[in-house]
Amino acid sequence: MSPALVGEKWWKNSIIYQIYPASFKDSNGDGIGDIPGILSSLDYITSLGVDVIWLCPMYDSPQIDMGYDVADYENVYAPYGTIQDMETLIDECHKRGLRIILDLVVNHTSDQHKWFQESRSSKTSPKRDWYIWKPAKYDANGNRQPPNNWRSVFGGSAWEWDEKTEEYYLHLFCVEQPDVNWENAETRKAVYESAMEFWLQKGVDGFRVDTVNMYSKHPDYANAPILDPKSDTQPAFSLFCNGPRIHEYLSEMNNVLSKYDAMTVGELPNTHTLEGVLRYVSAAEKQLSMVFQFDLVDLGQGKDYKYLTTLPGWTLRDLKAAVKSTQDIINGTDAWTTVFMENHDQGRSVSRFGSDKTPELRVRSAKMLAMMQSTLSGTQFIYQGQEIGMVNAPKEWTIDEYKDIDSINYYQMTSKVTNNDPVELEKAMTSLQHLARDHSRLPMQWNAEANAGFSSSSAKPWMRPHDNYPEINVKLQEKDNSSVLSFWKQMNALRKQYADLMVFGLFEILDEPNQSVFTYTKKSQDYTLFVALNFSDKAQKFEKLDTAQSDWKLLASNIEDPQEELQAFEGRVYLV
Ligand code: TEU
Ligand code: CA
Repeated sequence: MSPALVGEKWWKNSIIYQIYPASFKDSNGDGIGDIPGILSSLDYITSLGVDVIWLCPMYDSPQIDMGYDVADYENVYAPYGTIQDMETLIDECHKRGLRIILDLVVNHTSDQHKWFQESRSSKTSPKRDWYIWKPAKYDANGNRQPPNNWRSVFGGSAWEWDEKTEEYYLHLFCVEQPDVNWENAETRKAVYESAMEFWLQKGVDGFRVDTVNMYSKHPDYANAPILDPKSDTQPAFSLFCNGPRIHEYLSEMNNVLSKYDAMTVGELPNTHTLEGVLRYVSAAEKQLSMVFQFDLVDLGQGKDYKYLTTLPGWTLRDLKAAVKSTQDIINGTDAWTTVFMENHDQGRSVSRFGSDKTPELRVRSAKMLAMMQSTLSGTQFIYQGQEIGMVNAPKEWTIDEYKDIDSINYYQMTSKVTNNDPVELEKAMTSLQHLARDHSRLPMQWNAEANAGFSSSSAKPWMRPHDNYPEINVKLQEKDNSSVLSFWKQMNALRKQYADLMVFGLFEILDEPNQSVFTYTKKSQDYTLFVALNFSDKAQKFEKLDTAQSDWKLLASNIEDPQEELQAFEGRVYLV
């Protein structure tokens, strides 16, 4: 490690591997991944050269939104295992020098959480004010209407009428995910104790913080501007993201976290200015260690509805701008940033940004994307299956194979609004096949045996394994030096070796207008890293750096024998 890096926080130079418990490894043949399955895979995880695992929600939950609807923070969803299993996992990670972070989901709970059960029991319940309740409005004809026109992230009104107490409650996500009232200090304290300290005391090293900018809503609950005149609900991100008290809440939360020296990575959607992001991640602000910005993963999504879009919906210049906005966070500031192209809410990066058209291009573009991720500054995140180049579910799969509430809501909405128009339904499927959250939730492909080795052969996995698992799986790739998996291991090692350039270096784009090739440099005090990536399926020229320096060393390449021009999806990393 370069002397300049000594004394940096451990999480800056870390590679974090994200695990989706339901889809990682099923140890008992019930078709659902589980904690013992993760335990049995720890040696595989360490073999990747990663430092931390992030576990998506494993709390007790009715699983309407795959555990992002928490019914009890202090318990584990029974099919995943027990509190003891979690204690063993924390222990076994630490024994191997791995850290472990959990998902902190505290914008909302499940409607099955005892707090909400009490809150909805009567208007005079001591917990009534723990959630966001509002009276109905009435239109000119005396018809009952929700308090405002906000649209839920998953479509439809963000308000649900409660028959018993005759008020609406707010749910920014699904109906079964009521929003917690952060204005109430007693509620906040309960959240810190139950959701955070309970696990910090068990030794977890930090949290990925779900929807971190939504706790403070604009207090007047005004109608959102009408952007979608055909609909009675409107996108209202500007009214429920980055509200007036959000930074006060995060400071308070940080007081708890800092007692444990815990790291945090906040999920920060709908925040597009540098100043806006810095409020969350500047070290002086003492809020969060880092955040996920959405610029890159949102590429190609529709504005009114994520899936209402024409594919691919982005150009390479858009991608460059997105990368630049996350890299610029650390330029001359005391802030920190992240690098990721996948998570459990996204389609697979090879299918979105590379090519899954032929096996050759799939492998090559997966490696090219690995080169990009590995050479960008910030804490690095790899999502399970990304390291073997898993791709989206096949086009032939029908809506019945999709299990995500967001996908199903969108399909049903389309079917209702268009009166089952086959052309519109086909369009919806095309978009879902590209962008649905389901793609990242297909079972992890471990080997060529039945069920991709995710579950025993007699089991019925909760989601159908991809048909391509005989060709794309861990076992095959472990034996193959030229596999995507071997390439990721190589890049992870290079990233450690050249951390001052790859993790901490200063980013600069060289060919902003070029719509086929992305070249950029990363600089440290002494060296320059030069990266050239061909995002097109044709050979392309590229300009080397205009430098007197003639000492070019090829650190990484994804083809056999690099020529003058870049081949389709070829990438190169040089040390200058
Ligand atoms: O996601 C919040 C979010 O704003 C989006 O990623 C959203 O899920 C997506 O655009 C919908 O298509 C977080 C979690 O990552 C997600 O899995 C949960 O469903 C959501 O919060 C609610 O907890
Ligand atoms: Ca299981």
